[in-house]
Amino acid sequence: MPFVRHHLDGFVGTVTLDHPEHRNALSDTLISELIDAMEELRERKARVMVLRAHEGAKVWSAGHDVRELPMPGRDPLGYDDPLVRVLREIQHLPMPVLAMIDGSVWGGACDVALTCDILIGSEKAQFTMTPAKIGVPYNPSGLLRFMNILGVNLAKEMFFTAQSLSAERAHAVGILNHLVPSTELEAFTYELAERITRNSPLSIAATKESFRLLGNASPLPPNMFERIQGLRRAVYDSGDYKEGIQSFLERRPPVFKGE
Ligand code: YXS
Repeated sequence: MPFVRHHLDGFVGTVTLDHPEHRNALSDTLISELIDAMEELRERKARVMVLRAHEGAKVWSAGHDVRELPMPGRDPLGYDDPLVRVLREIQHLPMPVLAMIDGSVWGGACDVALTCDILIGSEKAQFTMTPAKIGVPYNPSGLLRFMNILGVNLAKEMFFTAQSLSAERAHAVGILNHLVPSTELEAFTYELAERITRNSPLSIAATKESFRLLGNASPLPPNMFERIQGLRRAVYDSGDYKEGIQSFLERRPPVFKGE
């Protein structure tokens, strides 16, 4: 049974996360299917994509599959890791990706949602950034994305507290482009999608890529990058990193010792 479904209706592609048993956790399998679905819709000349969860999902996605986080000693969010690859896929698609969110979004799935171009949520949308809860040292490109979209203070609050952000707050701070009643969410999203398809796909593709290049244009001297990587290595080599994963699997609160 696939974990991701997709279809094309005119120029509007839809990609549906459909692994309810694991709350659409971003496993290697789900991510591989997600990338394949997007690539197929791109080849079939979709002009816009809607990324959504299956009908009735209370959880849009539970984030990175914790069971697949590498054990200490290996960067959990390296350049070629599945989660980072799907973020790049979304950024490089030449058409807008609309995240339609009618449930809770956790950890790496928040990064997937924020990497989409336009976010439309209902009152059931909720965003929780969990690295500190799991003991994961998030990666620089992800931190930069949160800083650019939320501003550094709110990004710090999300990462330090691992507290959920409500749909209202997410809309107020600019995570959600639109906050729409759940009953109207689908119609609103697809009306916006159809509107995009009536505009020039070439102009939109060039503009999306320009936004990406301009948005990432923050020069980072090599020694600063190396310093950040050193800070992250100390975390993913730590016992706390192991404790974060273990506590999730044992369904108990983590006890972090700072070592
Ligand atoms: O044990 P079974 O097989 O029944 O499966 C359970 C859960 O193990 C599974 N599941 C997950 N499996 C792997 N990775 C996950 N992230 C994950 N989340 C859930 O789904 C089945 C049902 O889970 P259950 O009973 O808890 O469902 P629920 O409806 O009561 O609660 C839904 C959630 C999402 C509130 C709850 O499952 C939850 O809190 N999940 C963990 C959310 C989270 O902390 N995600 C962050 C993952 S780490 C990550 O994304 C990055 C590395 S970082 O942290 O750096 O951003």
